[in-house]
Amino acid sequence: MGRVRIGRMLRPLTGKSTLSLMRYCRLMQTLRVPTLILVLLLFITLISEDRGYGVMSTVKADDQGIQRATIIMDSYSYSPNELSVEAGKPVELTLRNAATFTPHTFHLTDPASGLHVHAEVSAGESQTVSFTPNQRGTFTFYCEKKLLFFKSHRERGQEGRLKVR
Ligand SMILES: [Cu+2]
Repeated sequence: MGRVRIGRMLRPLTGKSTLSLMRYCRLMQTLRVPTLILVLLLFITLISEDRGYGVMSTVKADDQGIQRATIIMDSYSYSPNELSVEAGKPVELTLRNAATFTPHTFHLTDPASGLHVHAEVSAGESQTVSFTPNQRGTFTFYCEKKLLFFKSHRERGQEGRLKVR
């Protein structure tokens, strides 16, 4: 008597779980490609390292009185990321993006001192920006790029300081 009861109880249960297993498999098949992409993106995020500040680079004016310097942009850094310039003399920065795919920006604004420098440089390209800092102080420049839900380039360490002396 006991056996019959158990059998009756098991049969519908087994049927149900087979059906839900099939549904689960179908769901996994649909999710396979997006999941793979997600895992891959997560992996890329994990392996890309954050970088800190480097050594202060003092920019000297050339015979024309222009303070020229080159900043190498990469994922996710500026090199050098600390520059010291003299106030009242023109600055000419060559921004070179050494990354393979990623565009990077150079953003430096300080309305109080009239500083507004902005440039977006595609991977493998260069751009020159010119400005004259008139007020002394230390100003932060950074990259504004951010992809979807990932950390912004600035959060990953793509930030630097311009010291005006
Ligand atoms: Cu960037």
